[in-house]
Formats: sequence, structure tokens, C-alpha cells
Amino acid sequence: MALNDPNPWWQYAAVYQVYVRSFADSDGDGVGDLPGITARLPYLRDLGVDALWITPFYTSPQHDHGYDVADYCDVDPLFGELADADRLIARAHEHGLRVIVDVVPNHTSNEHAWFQAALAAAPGSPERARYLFRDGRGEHGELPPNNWASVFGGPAWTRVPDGQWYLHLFDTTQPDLDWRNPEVGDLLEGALRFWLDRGVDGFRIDVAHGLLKEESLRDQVLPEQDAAEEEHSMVERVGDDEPMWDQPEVHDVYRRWHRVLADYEGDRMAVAEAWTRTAESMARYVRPDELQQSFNFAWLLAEWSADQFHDVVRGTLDALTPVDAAPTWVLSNHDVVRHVTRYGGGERGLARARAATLAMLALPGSAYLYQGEELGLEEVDVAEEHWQDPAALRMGRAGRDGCRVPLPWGGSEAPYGFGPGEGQPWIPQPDDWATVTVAAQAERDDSTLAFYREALRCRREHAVPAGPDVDLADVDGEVLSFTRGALQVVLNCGDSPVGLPAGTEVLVASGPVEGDKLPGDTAVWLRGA
Ligand code: TEU
Repeated sequence: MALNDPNPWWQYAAVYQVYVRSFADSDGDGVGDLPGITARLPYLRDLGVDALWITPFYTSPQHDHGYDVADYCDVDPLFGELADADRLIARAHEHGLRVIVDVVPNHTSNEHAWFQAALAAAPGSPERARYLFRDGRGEHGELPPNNWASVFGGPAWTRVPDGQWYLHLFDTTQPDLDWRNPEVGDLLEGALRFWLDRGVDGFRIDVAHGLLKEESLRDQVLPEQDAAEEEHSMVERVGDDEPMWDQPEVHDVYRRWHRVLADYEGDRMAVAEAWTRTAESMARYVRPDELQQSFNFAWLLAEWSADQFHDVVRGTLDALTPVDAAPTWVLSNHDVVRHVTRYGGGERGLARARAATLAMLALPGSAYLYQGEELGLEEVDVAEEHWQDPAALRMGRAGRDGCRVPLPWGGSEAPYGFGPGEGQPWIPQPDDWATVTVAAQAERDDSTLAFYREALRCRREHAVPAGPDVDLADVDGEVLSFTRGALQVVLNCGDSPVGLPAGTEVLVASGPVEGDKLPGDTAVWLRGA
């Protein structure tokens, strides 16, 4: 798709998520970096995606691997320098690829100059008022100001030496900003403009639903049994009462950001990472005067089931039609178990993952792909001594390291072409990855990489031109099917083969299809012959 295409590119883009630390390492230190990405841009162009979203590469002590930003307007030396970011943006544009960067507005790093100043200042000072400092409860203020838990486990409050507490919905090294303080909005607008001036095409907004908290910072009403004490994954919710998420005032922030983006030439955009509870609350982030997109995590939370997939597609389209926004679809990202593994792992998990991906790529709107899914990578069982994810360390059980293992590009042993160094990168790679490397898969027509290339090519040819309409059929047994103009899509979530409609030609299939039967765990795109 040419960069000067008249339609807003983001309405039908395939976006590839680059997790910077694990994509490609140019200097051999075992951690991916910006020049590493730049060198691999031809790979992304040939894969057939339209854009890349790059996770945070800003100055950061890396306690949450970049989601703890100490300076929004500079590059961490681990990843390169500002000139490397400029080169990456320019080269990407030369290849016809758009660039989305992350913005992390909910919290800063504890090493941000503002937080350091807040710690040095007294309670009640303007420096503290940029964050959520409060006195504690209890006779001597020895108890946290409320009962909120951190998403990463444990209390959401940490006490400082003078006795006050500060709020952190994530790690203690990620203090939450107070978005009711106008200085905060100005700081983040400055960051947006800094990167827009450098040519980025858009932003992925981290924890977009978290910026404003209920002003009283009241206790969360928890279910009978104290669910905060129970084991829960990062994406599960505790109870129905959420004074910390999705407050109405957050939409004022996005109305402002809409105006900032509109100040710039070209189709600049922003996509919210908002883990909303319903498709309707997701839709509020993409009202015409707010953001262009919001991640739709419904599919990622659904089980392998034609009924559930049907409800996800129907619910998403129904919620977005009234606000006239393009949907987004996502099956994997750097926070969740890879979808091959979620669908059972092994050959079966891979067949299902490919089938779900093919169905997703046929839908209108944008599809977000996570690095390594085009290789069919599974979640890696990372040994405890190698855990790096702050959520894993706080909760004492496997976290997100398993989907963040550095990519295998070629060769037969670690680091599998990830970088020029020898030995293992920052998270060790498994010793059986020789057959899943990019180089190994590029040789084979039946590889998952070859399948993604073909599916993305077909998406441009048949799905993108089909416009916004989807004709979704009722689920038949374990079969999901829909049409988009001349394009027919059938996904068989069952175990037994089902007949394909007579007089159709297979355009692309997620696995082997013989004759007029569609095997279980397989999807196809068809058109009338
Ligand atoms: O993740 C947000 C996150 O943790 C979600 O689980 C969500 O906030 C939660 O379900 C509450 O609704 C983002 C990044 O993707 C992640 O990598 C970071 O660790 C995190 O923010 C903190 O910046």
C-alpha cells in the first residue's frame, strides 16, 4: 500500500508489533535495538505488513522493560540514540511502512526527573502533586491509603521515608501520574509533539483506560472472598467495581490528543490499549472526536470455539457501527501467552492458531500481529532463574517472559542469528529452535512463515478492497462463516471435516485441504468459481 494512498491507512492496516528488546540485536549485547530493527525492515516489507508498532525505546532503567520511562523525548543507550530513531522512521517510510510508537502516559519511571523531585520535596508540595501521594491510614499512617492491588501483584502503594505513600497500579518503580494536574497533560502533549515532529505515524497508548482514577481514591469494593489474594492473571479482573479504570474524565484527554494529531499532515493516528470490560466501553475511546482505534482484546480472551468467535465478531461490529470506527483484531501480544499455546500447543495448537489468524485477517479494520507469530512460535517455558518480568517477580510465578524470547533468524543454535554475539540473549532461547528460524522457514512452502506471507498478500488483494461490511452467518455446529462481498471465509473449529460450498475456489487455506472437505482446525478463504 503506497504511503500516499488516499484512504486513512490505519483503517485496514496489518500492523506488526516489534518488541524492541527481542526483535534483532545489532551490537551483540544480547538485547535488541533500533539499528537491529532498521536492518530487518526488508523482512517486514516482504512479509507484507503495512506498519510496525515499536514498544518503548525511551530512556528507562528497564524495570518493566521500557514501560517505565525516565525521559519521553530521548532514546535509551541500550537501544541506540535519537539519530537511530530518525533513521529507522525514514527507512521504514522508504519501504512503504508506517511507524507507530508507544506512549506511556499512566506512569513514569521512578527515575524520571519529576519523581526524583517529588521524593526530594515535602508532602503537599507542587512536585508531589504531579503524582498520587497520600497520607496512609491507621493511627500512624502505617496502612496504605486504600485497598487497591497492583496489576503485578501486591499492594498498589509504596511508602516513602517521610511516611507518605504513592500510588503505582503496576510496579513500585512505575509511579502513577495525577492526570487532574494540568502539568501532566502538558508534559505528555510535549512528548506526542516531539515524536510527531520526527515523523511517526501514530501512537499505541499504554494503559489508556487508567489515566484518571475516581477522585476520592476510595476503596475498591471486592467480592466476598478476597479475590485480590487469589492467583489471577494480569488480564483477569477482580470484581466488578473498578474506581481505578475507565473513568469518564479520561475521554477529555483523548479529545485533546485528537486535536494534537489533527495539527499534523498525513493520517496520524492513535490506538488505545484499553482493557475495557465490554465492546461498548471500548467504543467510547473511538468516538469521532477521540482516538482512531482501540485494541479489541475480546478475541484474545476467547477460547477455541466457533460460538465464542462468532460472539466476538458480532459484538465488536455491533459496538463500533454506531461510532463509525474501524475495528481492530489481535490474537497475541507481549503481555499474553502466545496463541499457539493458548489453543493447546503442538501441531494442533499451531493448526488452530493459523486458522484463527486467517479468519482474523479476512475481517475489516486493522489486524495487529505480534513478532514471532509468523513463525508459529509457542510460549517458551522460561526457567525461574531467567525470569525478568516484574509481574513474575512480584507474583512468584511464570509471567510474560515466555512470549518475549528473542526471535530466531537463522542458524542452528542460540542466539539463532538474533545478533552478532555468541551464546544466549537476554532471555535464553530453547535448544530446539533450529527448524523454526526465519531462514529455515523461508526454504519451505508449507511453513508458517510462507502461510503468513500468502495470507497477507491475499488480504490486500481480496479482503481490503471488500469494504467495511461483514455478512456473518449463524454458527453451524463448530463452523464459523462469513462473507465480505465475493470473499467467503469458513473456519472449522471442530474435529471432523465439513463440506465446502459447491462451486467455490480456495484462495488461501491455513492448512491442507483436499477435495471439497474442510478438515477440523482449519480455515479457508473461498470465492465463487
Ligand atoms: O499493559 C497493561 C496491563 O497490564 C493490562 O493488563 C491492564 O492494565 C489490566 O488488565 C487492567 O485492566 C501495559 C503494557 O502492555 C505492559 O507490558 C506493561 O507492563 C504495563 O502496561 C505497564 O506499563
